[in-house]
Amino acid sequence: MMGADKKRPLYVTQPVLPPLAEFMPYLEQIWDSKWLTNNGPFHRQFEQALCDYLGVKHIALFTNGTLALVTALQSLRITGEVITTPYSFVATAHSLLWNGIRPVFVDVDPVTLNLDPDKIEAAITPHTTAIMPVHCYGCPCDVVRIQEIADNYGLRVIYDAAHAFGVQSQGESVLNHGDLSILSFHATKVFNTFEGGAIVCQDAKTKRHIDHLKNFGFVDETTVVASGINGKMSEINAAFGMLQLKGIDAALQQRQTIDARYRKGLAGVTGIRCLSDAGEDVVNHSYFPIMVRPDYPLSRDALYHELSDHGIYARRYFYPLISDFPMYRGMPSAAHANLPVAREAASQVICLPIYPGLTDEQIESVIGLIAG
Ligand code: T4K
Repeated sequence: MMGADKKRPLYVTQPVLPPLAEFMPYLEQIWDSKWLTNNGPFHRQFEQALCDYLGVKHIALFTNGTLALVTALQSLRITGEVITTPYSFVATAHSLLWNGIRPVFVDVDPVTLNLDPDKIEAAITPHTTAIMPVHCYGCPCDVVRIQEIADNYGLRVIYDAAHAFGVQSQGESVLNHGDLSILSFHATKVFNTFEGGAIVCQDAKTKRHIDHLKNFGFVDETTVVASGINGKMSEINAAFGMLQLKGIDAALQQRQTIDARYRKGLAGVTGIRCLSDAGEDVVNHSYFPIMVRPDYPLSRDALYHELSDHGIYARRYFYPLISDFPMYRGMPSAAHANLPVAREAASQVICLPIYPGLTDEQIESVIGLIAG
């Protein structure tokens, strides 16, 4: 059995970094202009370039995805209860708590691991104001059904699209659904600006309001219209984003190739299930989750440790469930019986290394270890 080289650990992801020399002209421009932040030239260029690349109308850049989530909720003045998924990164629900909103956890669909539309209506109460689904691993939610429910009950929809950079469903960007979508450009993401994030919105008025909110509520030098925050992306991050856009198509292509290799290599392994592939959708292969089923010879955790022992640092995204963390577990919707599908997924999932630059040999070593 071949393992990865212990001296070169394989992480679940590695950031894509262009050659340093290519970034120098961008830095020189910033040094020359002495404009470092607060809606500078790179910030403006990057917002427009992202709109063009992603096929969306309006984007407001942020320092990170979490502040984008917190501000998105503020911008729509969401209060009371929000229906969301327990099967996500903890920032999803934390953004609600930071706004004094109560998350109401609803179980996920067994195929996509996204919020199950069949279970949303039963969780709606007179206090419900919005739904916050996550396009988990970049797999699109059932946006049509979710919008129907939202329309029937007069609810807002805010997508946590942290994983969904470049994802398309039914021929258009999945970010065009719902009232707002939030992106993350964290170092570990498909598209990174070291740290970074954005809110995608559908009209110029909303974008203006969000821009005020991320700049302390300032409209002009002397007018403050809201108790805003400092969520502005700096010129360095925006410039890096401009450079990163040049390589994104190649990076997505490499991820697709790695995804296909894993699927082929793991296809016959008893007890290992790969999540369904994209079908008609354009996805970004941001993660490669496998489910370690009871008929696999090792438990999920035993396989996870076996991989680590060979220098393969896979991750159990998303274990524990958000609803199991101390600040959530006392909530009625966090009850185990309410979330059987999410609970099973959290107990079985391992996300394998996937990032541009992963070699065929490294991929084969991961497959070899799992296949035994
Ligand atoms: N909503 C969802 C659904 C999200 O998944 C996230 C973030 C958010 C909202 C919030 O967006 P941000 O506020 O972060 O923009 C990571 C990321 O920190 C987090 O951004 C991400 N989701 C989450 C799924 O994963 P950790 O604690 O697992 O990351 P960490 O530091 O253990 O890194 C994972 C691996 O990546 C490391 O083992 C090695 C590699 N790595 C990491 C970093 C930071 C590198 O090679 N280079 C690096 O610079 O949370």
